[in-house]
Amino acid sequence: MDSADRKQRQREGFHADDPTAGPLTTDQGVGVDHTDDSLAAGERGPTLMEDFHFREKLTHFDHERIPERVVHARGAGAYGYFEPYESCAEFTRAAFLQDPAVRTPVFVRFSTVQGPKGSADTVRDVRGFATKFYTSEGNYDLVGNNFPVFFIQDGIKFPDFVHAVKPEPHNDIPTGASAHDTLWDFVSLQPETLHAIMWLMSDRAIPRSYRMMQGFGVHTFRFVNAEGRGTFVKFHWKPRLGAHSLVWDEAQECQGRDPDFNRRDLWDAIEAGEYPEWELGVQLVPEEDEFAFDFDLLDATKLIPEEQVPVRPIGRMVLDRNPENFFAETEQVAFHTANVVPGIDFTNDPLLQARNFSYLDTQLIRLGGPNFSQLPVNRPVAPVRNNQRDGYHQSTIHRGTNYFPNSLGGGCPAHAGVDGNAFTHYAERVDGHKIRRRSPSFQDHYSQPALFWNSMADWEKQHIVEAFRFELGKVGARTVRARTVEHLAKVDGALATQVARGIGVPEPTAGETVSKLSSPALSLESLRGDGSIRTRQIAVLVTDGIDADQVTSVRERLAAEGAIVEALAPTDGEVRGSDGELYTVDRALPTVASVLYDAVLLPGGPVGTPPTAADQDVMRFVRDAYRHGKPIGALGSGVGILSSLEPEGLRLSTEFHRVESDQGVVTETSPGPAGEDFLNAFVAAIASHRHWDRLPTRH
Ligand code: HDE
Repeated sequence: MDSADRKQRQREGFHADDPTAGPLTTDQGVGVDHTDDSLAAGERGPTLMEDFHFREKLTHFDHERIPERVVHARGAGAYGYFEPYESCAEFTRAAFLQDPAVRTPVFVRFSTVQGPKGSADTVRDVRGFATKFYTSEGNYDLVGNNFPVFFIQDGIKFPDFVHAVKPEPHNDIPTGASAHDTLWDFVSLQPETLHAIMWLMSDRAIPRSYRMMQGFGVHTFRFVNAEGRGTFVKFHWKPRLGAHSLVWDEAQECQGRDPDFNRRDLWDAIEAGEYPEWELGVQLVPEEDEFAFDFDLLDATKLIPEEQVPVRPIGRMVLDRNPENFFAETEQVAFHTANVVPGIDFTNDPLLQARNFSYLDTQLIRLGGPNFSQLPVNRPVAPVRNNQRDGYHQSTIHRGTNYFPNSLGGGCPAHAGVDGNAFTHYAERVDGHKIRRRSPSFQDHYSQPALFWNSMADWEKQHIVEAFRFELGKVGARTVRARTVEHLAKVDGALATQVARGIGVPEPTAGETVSKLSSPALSLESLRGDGSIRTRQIAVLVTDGIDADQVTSVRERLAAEGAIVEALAPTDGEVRGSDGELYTVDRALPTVASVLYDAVLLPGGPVGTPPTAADQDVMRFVRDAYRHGKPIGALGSGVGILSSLEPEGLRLSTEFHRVESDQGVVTETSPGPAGEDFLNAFVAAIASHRHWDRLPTRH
């Protein structure tokens, strides 16, 4: 039996009976003959107190909600497995990192941070990337984000930071957005936020898909091997499909068109058998190199450039099963940074230390008591034996003694020895005065934001400037705008000047360049993944009279490459192709939009039909795809539609019967099925994801 199925088998023990297996009952198992009318004194009379079925049904309903997470309220989760590539015994004794033949079951929850549970997916925000490994030695939680750095250095600032980024207290506005006064006020007064803010203003904050983003453990953790030797470690998740993002304008429209864009994408991919996959990598730093960096390894606002310490791939994770009940699993899953297993330990990072307190504390209120680890999704597959008893929602009937030491219970459960997989804390020597003071080694707040900026491609820099202009442009207090720009001037003069020009504050005087260093690994350009177009969503715009050969030739090729192709027509149902056959429509154009697709194909069809409302939908679709840098393919008379994009900057070739591919717009004017050259060029354009050279520069 596959070891990754251990969790699945355990879950099966908790399934509720199949509702078709018997008639309706109360919670007490009493049969209910009628659930549509309450018991009343006469047909038009008052409801009677003795209607226990009515009262039980309403009472249960009244208590269906639990508090949402104070941060990361909105999320999506999935089960899967992790397997190491080889033994990591040299660095860690963690059982799940020893044997490539052992698959460890996992549950992962992705999330946004700022918005409430019902907010939209494609907001500008950090994404949570929390993984629970159900290892043979107990649960290990790697509670990470899709940024490698955090906004603050010490957890005591977390309530301040979260209050500042959450909706403003007087009117609870804005939802799922950081573009408001209180966040930027905090940022402008707390420059340690700048590095994470640079990430937040970058395209990393609007991922195309949860399946296409990196994950990071953020803190420096500690591996400990069987001899007790420690090694500092930073964790990285790298998506096999590469890291890809949306365009801000598109992300905003998507919030309305499909607020569940990222959740749906994850769910649909898993249902389709396109299992998302990440590689786990580690940056390892020997303990003796603790002070070898020009920043402090304990400072969570800093990353270790990959060029300095390479990321070593140690395993892969595949998500292959959707949860069966959102509330029971994704909502009730409880992560905790202090859920560690032998071989993985903490460092003195003050942010991590605070988290080690906070997660257990928050679960107590959110999940209503101390027994949440008995919930199916949280339950370890490793055996649990201890003297913890009672409390709300206790669902175990414990037998025997409940204290230690005991003789009446045969001394059980006895202490686990190290051989019996006991966790022993790393015996780090600590010595110091009790003080409230930030270490001087945490003081440099500008070098790494500069490193990040220097590492960006031109289009990424342009997006960062536009994001700052958008966010600060929404800030009412001009002093806050100006103060933020002053900090940006210490990161990079050109960045600060370009931002200042867009938000009506004085351009700062050029400061000194704080760092010329760059790390190419930080650019999305370096994260193209396997270069495939698997699971990309391609829209084919069809109507009656469409050139069926063209549609079929492109569909077949894209499907063979693993893309998902949908035929969109003015109305749902079927269209009649030029060959007289009927073709199924996947969706009606008015129900979708370009922002829900990665690329669009315009096949040839009837020439000279008058513009109709449906054509307006087509034009809008194509214009949006163009504005958002998406690949566009056009064949035969479909090329004609593109001429309307010339005012937007499209250069169309006037030569006929040739395949043209320029800035992701691929055309072939010859009639008949799409040729090999066209298909290759279109696939390559889709694989490039977006064509940024097409987007206008505004500054
Ligand atoms: Fe969290 N964080 N956090 N956080 N965090 C929570 O725990 C907290 C931080 C992260 O999908 C809460 O169960 C403090 C960094 C994720 O269920 C809470 C500090 C990173 C999730 C909490 C941080 C994270 C949370 C709210 C500063 C990336 C969602 C609900 C010291 C490395 C997990 C909950 C899920 C959730 C506290 C900072 C990631 C309140 C005090 C840094 C992915 O306990």
